[in-house]
Amino acid sequence: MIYFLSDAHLGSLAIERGWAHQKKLIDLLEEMSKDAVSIYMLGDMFDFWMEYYIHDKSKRQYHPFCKELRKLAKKGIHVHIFTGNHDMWTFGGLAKLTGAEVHYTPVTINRYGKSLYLAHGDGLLPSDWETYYPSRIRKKIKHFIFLKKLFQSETLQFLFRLLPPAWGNKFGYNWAKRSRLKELANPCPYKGEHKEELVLFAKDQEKQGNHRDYYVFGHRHIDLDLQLETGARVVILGDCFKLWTYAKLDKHGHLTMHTYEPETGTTESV
Ligand SMILES: [Mn+2]
Repeated sequence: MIYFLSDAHLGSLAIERGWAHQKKLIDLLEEMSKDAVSIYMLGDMFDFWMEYYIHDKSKRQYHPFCKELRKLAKKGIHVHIFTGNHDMWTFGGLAKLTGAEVHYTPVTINRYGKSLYLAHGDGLLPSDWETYYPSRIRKKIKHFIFLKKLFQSETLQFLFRLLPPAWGNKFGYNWAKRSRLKELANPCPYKGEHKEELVLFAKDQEKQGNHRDYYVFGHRHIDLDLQLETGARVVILGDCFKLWTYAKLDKHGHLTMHTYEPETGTTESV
């Protein structure tokens, strides 16, 4: 089995009972490890991740999760972490702590006779995206693209990494908390297949002749399983703090979505 999950947002100041949250995530990984060949985490597993030049004691809070990932790797399971828009600032530290392979960009893999396009999903748009949205939304998207570029600036990263971790973290976690609270107060549901950026992106890929059987994304905190006309399926994973949804690819190449319900001791299909 190959498993896909995303968006745990560990450490979020907007999620109460942080330890119970991390424990539930570890339990889910433990459950997956029973028959997993690979586990792909498609971004934003942390609400804020930054690797400073000075030792950051606060990273200790993630030791149980990191230890679990090392355990999985030791068992022979291939563990992959994609960076998301909340945890893109890793410079080798996360890979070292977890034993996982860290991906900074989307990846296409071929498994069990199927091709899968894997990405966190932030900033992915169809090539002609400006034609789909009114100017108010276009402005919002441009603002997001600008911030993403800013966060990727090497100079800015260098300067941020010089900060005392306590200062940097205060800024980072509060920034992230604001966006989490905003989302909880005003959730953005599925926009429909003519508006949802990731669906438009997948359709554009298909149109350009880059066919894949499955497109698997995180980022949106909604669960979606949509079949396109070309036969490709777009799967948006949901999250691991509110929905607790994930996807599974079996050895026949079937991709299914599930909800983790540890209370009943079973994982049931959505
Ligand atoms: Mn995200």
